[in-house]
Amino acid sequence: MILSKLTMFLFLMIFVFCGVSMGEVYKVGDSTGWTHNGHIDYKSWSSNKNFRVGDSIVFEYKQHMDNVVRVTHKNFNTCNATTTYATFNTGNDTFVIKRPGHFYFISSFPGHCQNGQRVDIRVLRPTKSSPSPSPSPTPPRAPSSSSSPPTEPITPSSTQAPAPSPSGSSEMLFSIKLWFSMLLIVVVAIV
Ligand SMILES: *[C@@H]1O[C@H](CO)[C@@H](O)[C@H](O)[C@H]1NC(C)=O
Ligand SMILES: *[C@@H]1O[C@H](CO)[C@@H](O)[C@H](O)[C@H]1NC(C)=O
Ligand SMILES: [Cu+2]
Repeated sequence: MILSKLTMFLFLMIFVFCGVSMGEVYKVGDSTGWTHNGHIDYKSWSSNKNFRVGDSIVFEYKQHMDNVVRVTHKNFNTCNATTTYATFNTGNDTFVIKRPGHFYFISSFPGHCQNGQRVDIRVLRPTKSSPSPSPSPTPPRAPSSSSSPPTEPITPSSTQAPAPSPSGSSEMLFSIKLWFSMLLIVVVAIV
């Protein structure tokens, strides 16, 4: 009995501490995935997520029948995939968040974005003081013709510049995981 508890505990510790360096993995649309005909509201899907630097966004869909393109805010609003930051088309694409801000993804297949296949990933700035940040939705910006130019060059994914490592976020994630593991220790001890 003691041995099995110890084994269980070790597995839990491995599970908890492996997660520290990996960040969270979010599959867009959950089990339904990335689609234009699944009646998925990607806005509400993303609105209750707390995306952080170091997290991964996974897009799963049928290859050759869809794709994922990262676009500007303006082109996200108008479903315009003419110019993109990056295009993904493997059917199982992972986008690793390397900095805070908004990341706008649409499908460039005709009609798909218009059918709601677009998602705005809003990544909060790492904060060390508050482990559970309160949701503060940004007011919707009125579409204007004089929007600011993108802050980074629009390039294919293969030539994207490396971003600085997310030390602040990892630290916070670490403390959360530490508390979580302490809770698990208590639970395991009681059971
Ligand atoms: C799509 O966006 C590009 C640049 O981002 C622009 O040149 C083009 O006019 C836009 N197309 C439409 C139909 O708005
Ligand atoms: C997608 O890729 C991940 C690893 O990158 C893998 O774990 C997962 O099973 C893949 N999903 C499909 C449907 O191939
Ligand atoms: Cu689609």
